[in-house]
Amino acid sequence: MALVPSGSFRMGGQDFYAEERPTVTATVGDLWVGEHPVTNAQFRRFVAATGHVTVAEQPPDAADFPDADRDLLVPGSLVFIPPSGPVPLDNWSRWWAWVPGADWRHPDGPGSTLHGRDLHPVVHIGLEDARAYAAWAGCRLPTEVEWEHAARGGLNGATYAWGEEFMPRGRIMANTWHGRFPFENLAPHGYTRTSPVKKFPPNGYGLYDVTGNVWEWTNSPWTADHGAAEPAHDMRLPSPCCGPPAPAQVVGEHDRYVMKGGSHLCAPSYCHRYRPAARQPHGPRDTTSHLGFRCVSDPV
Ligand SMILES: [Cu+2]
Repeated sequence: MALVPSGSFRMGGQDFYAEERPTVTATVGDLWVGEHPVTNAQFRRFVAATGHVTVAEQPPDAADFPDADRDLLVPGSLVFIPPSGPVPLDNWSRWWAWVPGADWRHPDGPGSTLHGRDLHPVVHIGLEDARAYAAWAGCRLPTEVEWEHAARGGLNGATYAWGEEFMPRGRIMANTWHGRFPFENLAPHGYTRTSPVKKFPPNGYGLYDVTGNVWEWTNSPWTADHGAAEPAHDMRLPSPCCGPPAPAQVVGEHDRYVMKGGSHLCAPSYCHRYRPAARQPHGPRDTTSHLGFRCVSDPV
């Protein structure tokens, strides 16, 4: 873990998506923050020690899907499956498929394994899985404010975690999508999906992969904005990112949580969310192939 020093910073941004506004001043105390997202190797040790069964490995509860065919209520998760050519970008189901048997051990579906992926971030993780890992590891999940402060690396108000330029002097700073989304995955960095942690430069606090690679859970329930005086759009959902949208049906404030950081699927042509200010709502049990988490812990 790296010690992120306390301080005030400008949270949010004015230049991109509505849900990042308004910009507010936030203050965070000293915090130890995981150097990188939790990896498959780390998660494997947790499961070996506890026998934890993840959300994606459990059959969906029939009570939650009263109209569903019982035979379809099998364990599974959402996997990114690129179309072979350009598709209209108005329907995420053109590049996301619910795959029976997809889970953290089988990130691309039942035929896939973790072979060669020990150091990749663990994916197909529900919020309760991340919390269970944290409880076992003696850490906790960050709040949204803590996560954003840490991700900014001390560059107050900067667009990216490393400054203002997406590729300073041509250097690739994070695992994001290059090419036309979702069919042209040029991968100039060599990674068409997740990448091993610490392959791109750390931010000013020594944290790796805060941008791209995988989205990361926070422990903060979703809010539509950063507290405008007059909430203009309480339950409005942001324009969907590269990922599947949060459930439209909102019953309570804990039905969606904030995820941060963007993923390897964030593309300038479609989803400009590879920035510390970016945020998305996500259902606690909606597991996907581009969402993981990192741990934080309070100084004693
Ligand atoms: Cu995105």
